[in-house]
Amino acid sequence: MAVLKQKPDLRPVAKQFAIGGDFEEARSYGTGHINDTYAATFNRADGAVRYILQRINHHVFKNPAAVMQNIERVTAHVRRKLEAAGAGQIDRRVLTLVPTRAGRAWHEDADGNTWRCYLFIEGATTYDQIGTTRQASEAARAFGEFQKLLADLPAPRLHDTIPDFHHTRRRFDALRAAIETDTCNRAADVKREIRFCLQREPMVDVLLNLRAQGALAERVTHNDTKLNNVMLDDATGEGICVIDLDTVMPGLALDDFGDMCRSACRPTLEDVRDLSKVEARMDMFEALVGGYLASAGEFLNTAEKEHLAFSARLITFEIGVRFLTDYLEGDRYFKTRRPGHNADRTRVQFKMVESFEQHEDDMNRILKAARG
Ligand code: ADP
Ligand code: GN1
Ligand code: MG
Repeated sequence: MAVLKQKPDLRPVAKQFAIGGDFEEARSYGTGHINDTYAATFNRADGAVRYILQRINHHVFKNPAAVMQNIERVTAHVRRKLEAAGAGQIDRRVLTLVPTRAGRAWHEDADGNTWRCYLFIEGATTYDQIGTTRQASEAARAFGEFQKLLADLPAPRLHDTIPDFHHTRRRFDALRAAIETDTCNRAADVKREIRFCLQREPMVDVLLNLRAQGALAERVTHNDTKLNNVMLDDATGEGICVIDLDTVMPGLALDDFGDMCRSACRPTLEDVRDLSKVEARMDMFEALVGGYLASAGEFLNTAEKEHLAFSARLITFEIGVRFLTDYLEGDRYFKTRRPGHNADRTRVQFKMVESFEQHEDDMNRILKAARG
């Protein structure tokens, strides 16, 4: 299930979409853990043009039609707002779905797979690892802007494409169940990691309780704001387009900010085995806070602003818990590229949690200074 699959024949899939020119090739593209992504090249009289073809992972997204309906609404709304604001290069600032020849937003193949096609955003890059503070601030500004643009999305409520996606208590309980059943006999390999988790149980309900009390607002959020889900313009460095919209649904602003910190404060890849360089970089945290507050500061409430540092710790912990659960369950959810891959990812997340804990005072100081 989560292992890498053979590349399918993309020509008949590409033919389904309303694309002019001759199909030349399609290559596997990107480093996402969930969907199968391909860059497809078409030759036209005026040169080669690329598109993104994606097969939605229906083990993860049980209702692909709901995912696509959300994406249609979200991209149309953002596009309208950008047009109203007179923005330039709109096709590079919001994902554009290419319809099928039958005029639909997605294609279902004979095996029941759901495919979609996007215009390829050229001249921009996604990064698996943070390089500069400018990248951090631009990524955070773009994710904050995305939340702001969606704040007035008209009813109805978006579909929950993965129910309880950021319900940390449910994630924690799922881990506990996986430890108890230990179906793959792997718990003994990750004893330290399990202890690390169990010690931190008090953390898991904090945001859920604040939400239940009404202190944290439900908003339209992205829910998967890792650094490589935002494209940065190659020429200007600007955070030009937020991508990977499958999990855009009602959620907490803090879930998004926390995941930005998890992925962009860390100066290494997400799965390194050598943990010596894994740390929460405070210059990156400061840049994330600056970028995020520049776009989201005007709508965040007091409780949200007061828990920005906590969210970094919590969401990093939550995603570590998910990697550990998947390791114990036999790597069924995240794509893995080597034995022990999910355990390696877990260790990196937990080293980051520890580092955020150690830097708590620094983070609060940075936040205080940013809020003036
Ligand atoms: P996953 O859900 O598997 O993470 P993504 O939607 O994030 O899939 O796509 C994987 C990668 O493909 C991205 O990190 C990005 O590098 C690239 N990508 C996705 N959409 C586009 C696009 N419209 N234009 C250019 N590159 C894209
Ligand atoms: C997955 O799809 P991708 O690779 O951008 C996952 C996120 C995790 C992330 C960890 C739908 O994101 O929730 O935080 O891996 N997406 C889904 O790197 O589960
Ligand atoms: Mg992605």
